[in-house]
Amino acid sequence: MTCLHDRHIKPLILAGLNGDNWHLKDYVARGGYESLKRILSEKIQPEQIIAELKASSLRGRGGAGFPTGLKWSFMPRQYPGQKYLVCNTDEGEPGTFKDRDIIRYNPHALIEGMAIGAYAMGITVGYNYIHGEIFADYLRFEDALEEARAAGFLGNNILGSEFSFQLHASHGYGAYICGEETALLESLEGKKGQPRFKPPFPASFGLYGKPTTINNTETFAAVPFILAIGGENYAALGKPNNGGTKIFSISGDVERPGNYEVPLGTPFAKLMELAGGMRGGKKIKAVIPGGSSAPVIRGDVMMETDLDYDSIAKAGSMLGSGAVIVMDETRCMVKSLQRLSYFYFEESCGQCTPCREGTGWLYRIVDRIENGKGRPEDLDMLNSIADNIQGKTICALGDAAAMPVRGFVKNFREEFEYHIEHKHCLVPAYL
Ligand code: L3W
Ligand code: SF4
Repeated sequence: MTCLHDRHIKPLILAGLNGDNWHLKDYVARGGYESLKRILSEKIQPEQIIAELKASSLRGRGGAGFPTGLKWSFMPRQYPGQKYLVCNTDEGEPGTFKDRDIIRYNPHALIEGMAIGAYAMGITVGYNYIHGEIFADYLRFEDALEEARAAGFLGNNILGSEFSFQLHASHGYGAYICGEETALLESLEGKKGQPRFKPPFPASFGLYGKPTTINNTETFAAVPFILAIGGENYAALGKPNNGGTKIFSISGDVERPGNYEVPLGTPFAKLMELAGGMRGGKKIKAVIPGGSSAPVIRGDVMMETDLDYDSIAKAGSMLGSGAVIVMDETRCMVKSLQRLSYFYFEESCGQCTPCREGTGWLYRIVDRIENGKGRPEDLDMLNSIADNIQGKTICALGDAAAMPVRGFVKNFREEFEYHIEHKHCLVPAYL
């Protein structure tokens, strides 16, 4: 876990943390819970907190990049029943491993962020839904919750104020689809984790049909820091419309894979430098910049691109959850797509036909190309199937399966054609 101090910013979410200093006493020593204390002691108005978040230009760090302040402002202030706050720690996107580090190394930043959110939106009950495959980290978060309750940062009349907030952890079962917010809510209700139609959005019909705000782990964990330094100062760390810092999980063919927190707008080349450059000095071939759902970009293009929502979109992909997968010149693009296509085929929940059937078709076609049985018409067929999935399904998994196919075929078409014509790989390492 590294933090880039290009602009002399204070350590944010992960910097300097090592697995031993996650306790409440360590967090407090780092200035933790100061934002919550100040809000309660100075009786800061909820509207003011939401205004700070809007000024910060914080955008959802789970993948969609939706403005957080705007989302919080959707929560009805006056509502006769229960309202809920939910954190999405169901991190399952291939390449993404940042939220796990937050709950095991800095769980109190998340707890404080959620408590501030609950105060700002007038919510008294919250849940953190944690991915099923990370049991030790779920237990760590439970321990942190106990510490926070014992110290009076959670529970009834927090720090002697009139504000009460009960926060619970919930352990999922490991299905990727439960990271989709409405499938997560279904699962939290004890049902099969399948996405709901949107709208209605969770803001109006969420957990148990009640107004619910759901944000990603990193989004909540950034909130205490934003309130400590002020929304405008946070925004100024990044670029307009791309405020603050972001954790990038970099993996693949680099010397030092890991989580790096850098200001949004940092050149990708700088992140590569932090990650020690290409492993073994090989040439960069391709980069998936935002988790496996994001279209792949050619390495030379990525080396000229900045790491922010707008720049990556301009380069033809998306920042997504900030999972950067780097592939060197020995990687076969057909094999890479074969693996990704299998993932989406396997993880489709099966509710809608274009996704349930289409992901299988995509996988089988890429698989036959990889295995030397491709046909000349296959590439057009892949694009046509992607057309028939994208935008035609209940949730974004359909799009997430279609977009990588388009990206790989568009950016590395010659490699797919070579496979089909010669029945084997263009890349020497795979011959
Ligand atoms: C009220 C409206 N709320 C939008 C809310 C909505 C949600 C947020 C974003 O997909 C992406 C996907 C994956 N009134 C609203 C509204 N909202 N309009 O804003 O919504 P949306 O629909 O743009 O996106 P989404 O369905 O949340 C998420 C991409 O993330 N992704 C996936 C990462 C997976 C993980 C993981 O493993 N946990 O992070 C990676 O890039 O492809 O595009 O809250 O309710 N009018
Ligand atoms: Fe399920 Fe796929 Fe439809 Fe999403 S798009 S609801 S994962 S079948």
